Amino acid sequence: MESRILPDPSAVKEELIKKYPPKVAKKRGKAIVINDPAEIPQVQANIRTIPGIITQRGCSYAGCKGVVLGPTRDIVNLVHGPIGCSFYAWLTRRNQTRPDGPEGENYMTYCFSTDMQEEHVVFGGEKKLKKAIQEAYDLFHPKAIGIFSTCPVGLIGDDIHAVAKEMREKLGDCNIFGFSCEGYKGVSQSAGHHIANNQVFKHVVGLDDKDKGGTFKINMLGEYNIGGDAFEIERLLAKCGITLVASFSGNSTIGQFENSHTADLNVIMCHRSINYMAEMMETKYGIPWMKVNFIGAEATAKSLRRIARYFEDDSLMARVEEVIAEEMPAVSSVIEEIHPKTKGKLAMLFVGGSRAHHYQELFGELGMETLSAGYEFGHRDDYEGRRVIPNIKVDADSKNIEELKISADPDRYKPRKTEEELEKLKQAGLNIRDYEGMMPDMHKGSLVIDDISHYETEKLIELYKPDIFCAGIKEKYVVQKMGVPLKQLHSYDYGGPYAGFTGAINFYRDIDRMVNSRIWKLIQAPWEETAVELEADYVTQ
Ligand code: CFM
Repeated sequence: MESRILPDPSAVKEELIKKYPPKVAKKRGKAIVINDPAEIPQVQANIRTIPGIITQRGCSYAGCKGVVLGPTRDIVNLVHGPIGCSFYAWLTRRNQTRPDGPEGENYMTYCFSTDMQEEHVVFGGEKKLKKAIQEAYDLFHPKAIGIFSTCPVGLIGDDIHAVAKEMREKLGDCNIFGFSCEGYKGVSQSAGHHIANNQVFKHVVGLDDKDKGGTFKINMLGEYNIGGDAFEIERLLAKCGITLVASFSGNSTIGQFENSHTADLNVIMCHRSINYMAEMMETKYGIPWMKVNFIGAEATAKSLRRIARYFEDDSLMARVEEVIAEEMPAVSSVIEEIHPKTKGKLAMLFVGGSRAHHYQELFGELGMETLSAGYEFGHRDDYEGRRVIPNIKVDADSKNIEELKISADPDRYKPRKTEEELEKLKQAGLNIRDYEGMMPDMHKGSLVIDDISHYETEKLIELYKPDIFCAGIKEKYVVQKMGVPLKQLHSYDYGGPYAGFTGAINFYRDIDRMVNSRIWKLIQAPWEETAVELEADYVTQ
C-alpha cells in the first residue's frame, strides 16, 4: 500500500471556507471541526442552512412521511398537497417489506395524494381531503390512514386533524390521524422525524394490550429495512430466541406499533430519527432503551451480547455466543481475503443523521480509515454524545416542533427494571439511555463537517483524494466525475442488505469492487488535468 502524505486538517478547513464571504465563512467554520476524541470539540448542528449554499438536506415532510411512516405496509399514507410532493417520495428509498402472503396488505407500492390544485389553495382543500379519505377507505378498507400535510396546507390553514377526527368517527373501523409535517417546518427532515414520533405515539402506540408471548421481548427502533437490512436483523434475533414485538418501522405493520408497549426493551439503531419515541415509551410504560448498531460484524456481535446482558439470562447469553460463533467464520474468511486489498484506503462519509457514524465500523473492519465524516441533519448529541443535550441552545426553529407532555400511564406503567438494576447494568458497561455520538469513535485530526455543501464536498475531495466517498444520489455523479467512486449509503445503490453478518460480507465485497476497480483511474479529475483544454462541439441548425 502506497503511503500518502495527507494535508494538515486546519489548512484544509481554511481552504474550504476561504472563498466564502466573511460572515458565511465564520458561520460555516463552526460546522467544520477538527476532531479530538480525548476532548471533543463543539460542532454547530441542526441550524438553518445559509441561503445560497447547496445543501443535501431534505424537508420535514420527507422525514415524517418518507422516513418514519413510509416503511409501514398497512397504513395508507395519504399526502395532502400538490402531486409533486407525492411523486418524488414514491418508493425511492428502497425500504422493503414482506406482506403476509400474496393477499397480505401492502400499500407501499401505491402513491396516495389529494392532488391539490390552485382552486384548493385559494378556497381550501378540506373537502377534497375528506373525499380522498372516503375513496381510499372504499377501495381498500385499510386499518389506518395517515394524512401528511405538505407546504401549501400549512400556508392556507386546512385543519387536517379535525378532518381526521371527523372521518375516524364517521368510518368507525379505520384509525385516521394527521401529521402537520409541512416541508418548511424546522430546518431539515429531522423535524419531520419528531412530528412522526409524536403522532404515532399519540394515536397508535398502546392500543393493543394483548401479550403475544415471547421471553425476551424487544422493539427495534430506527431501523427502516433499506435494502433488506431488517430481514437480516430479524433472522439473527429469531436465531438467538429474542422476540421482536415491533419494528419502527422497517418491515412493520400498524398492529406491531399498537402492541409495542408490551416489549421489555427498546433498542435504537438510528438515534436521530426515533430517540423521542424511546423516551416517551419509557416515561409512559417503563420500558428502558439502549443504543445498538447492527452495521459491522463486530458491532452486531456486540449489540446481540448487550441485549442478552440486559435480560441477565444465562441461557440467552449462551445462545447468543453460539450464534456469533456460527456466523463469524464466514465473515472472517471474507475479511481475510479482502483486507490486504483494502487496508489503508481512505473513506469519507456524509450521510443523514446516523449512517455516517455506523458505517465507519465496516470500513474499520476492512482496515480503511475515515478521514472525514458528517451528518446532513444530525444534532449535536449525534456528534458529541447525549451528555451535551442540556447545553444545546433551543432556538426558534426547534421551538416550533411540539414536545409532548408525557406522564406515567396510571394502569400500564411498569418499570421493567428498577433504577438500581439499571445503574448496575450501566456500571457493567451497558449503555442504557445513552448514545456517545460519532466523534469519540473518530481519529484525532479527522474533519467533522455538518451539513456539508456541494462546494465544500468538491474541495475536500480535491485536497484529500479519498478512495471512496459515501453519500447519496445528489452527490453521486458529481463525485464520480472527479474519478472517485461513490457508494450511496441511503439507498445502497442497488445493493444490500448491509446489516448483520451477512450484510457485512455483502458490504466488504461491494467496497472491494469499488475501491480496487481500475475504471476510476481512467477518469481524469480536474486536479489531474494536463494542459488539454476542454473541447465541445456544438450542433447548430
Ligand atoms: Fe436515520 Fe435512516 Fe439515517 Fe434518517 Fe434518512 Fe435513511 Fe439516512 Mo437517507 S432514518 S438518520 S432521514 S438512518 S433516509 S434510513 S439513509 S438520510 S443516515
